Amino acid sequence: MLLNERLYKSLYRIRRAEEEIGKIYPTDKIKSPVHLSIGQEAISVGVCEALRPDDVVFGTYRGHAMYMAKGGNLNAMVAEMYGKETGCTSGKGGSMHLVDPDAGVMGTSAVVGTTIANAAGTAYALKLKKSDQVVVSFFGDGASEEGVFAETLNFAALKQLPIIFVCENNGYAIHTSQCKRQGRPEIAARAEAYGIPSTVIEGNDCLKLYDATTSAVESIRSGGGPVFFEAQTYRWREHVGPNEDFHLGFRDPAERQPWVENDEVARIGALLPDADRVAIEAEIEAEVAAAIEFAEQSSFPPASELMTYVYATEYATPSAAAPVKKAA
Ligand SMILES: Cc1ncc(C[n+]2csc(CCOP(=O)(O)OP(=O)(O)O)c2C)c(N)n1
Ligand SMILES: [Mg+2]
Repeated sequence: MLLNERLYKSLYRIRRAEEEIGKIYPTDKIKSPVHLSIGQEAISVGVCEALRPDDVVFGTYRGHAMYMAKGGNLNAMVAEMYGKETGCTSGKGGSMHLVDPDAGVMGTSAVVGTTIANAAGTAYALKLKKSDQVVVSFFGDGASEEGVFAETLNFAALKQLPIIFVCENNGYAIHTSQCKRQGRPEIAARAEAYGIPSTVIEGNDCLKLYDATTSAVESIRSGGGPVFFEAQTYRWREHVGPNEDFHLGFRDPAERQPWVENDEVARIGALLPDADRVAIEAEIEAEVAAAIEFAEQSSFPPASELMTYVYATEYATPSAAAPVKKAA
């Protein structure tokens, strides 16, 4: 498959899956909050298409795009949102905690910033094992305000870890714009200060992201250290949920307009011959419909599953081996 076809297939798949999830959400069939990536798909797609299947990614609660772009199983993602036992964490994690190790999707988290350190830890392990796998850490502009961001960048630069940091800068953390939160809004410049080569990638541009990732991966596989991208983008819908949020008054529809006009899904689709584009769309429509049907038909976990995987079982019975001493 040609690159443009692969990019379009992935972009269209994410857009359509999320649009359908957004329609189902108000029915309450989906048992977890959903943070849609609509408008931001180009970042995950551009980056992940330049990776190998055995490269690994970590992301955030706004992680559907990353999960799907890296090849995560769509049936298991939708079933996870429904809370069904066929979900990718057996219905226990919901939309914010997606994982598919077979596809290199190592996890997403509701806790802002956490997976930045998880990703660097994995990169350190891979470096010690002399593997040539690359790790990508996706996170938002808001996460760059967390202490773990600074600590991890310092460590990654020090140890020259095989990691690409991808800051998805959509200009907002919930309802607060970046300029009201950060004294120096150039996030890439902050990464550069740690000694990490950093690039701002403008305009939500899938092909620019693909090219930048291809070069970064090449450099890392031949022994180079971390690379940082600040990828500019825009969230079309509300922070959490399928609706719009302009009525809240913190942003204006005019701000979104140019992003909608330059929609990457439509832009990359227009690069394909009509017949090829239509065939891809038909295939994806069937796949999305089948994933929803799979989730609908799956069962909820039995009640006996309630406490499984809550604590690590090998450490769950310390009392017999080592009674806890009472404080004097
Ligand atoms: C450690 C932590 N602090 C605060 C929150 C509450 N919170 C949830 S999302 C969010 C905004 C994060 O914004 P950003 O990183 O830019 O990601 P975006 O939602 O824009 O993709 C905050 C503060 C949280 N989940 N975890
Ligand atoms: Mg943000």
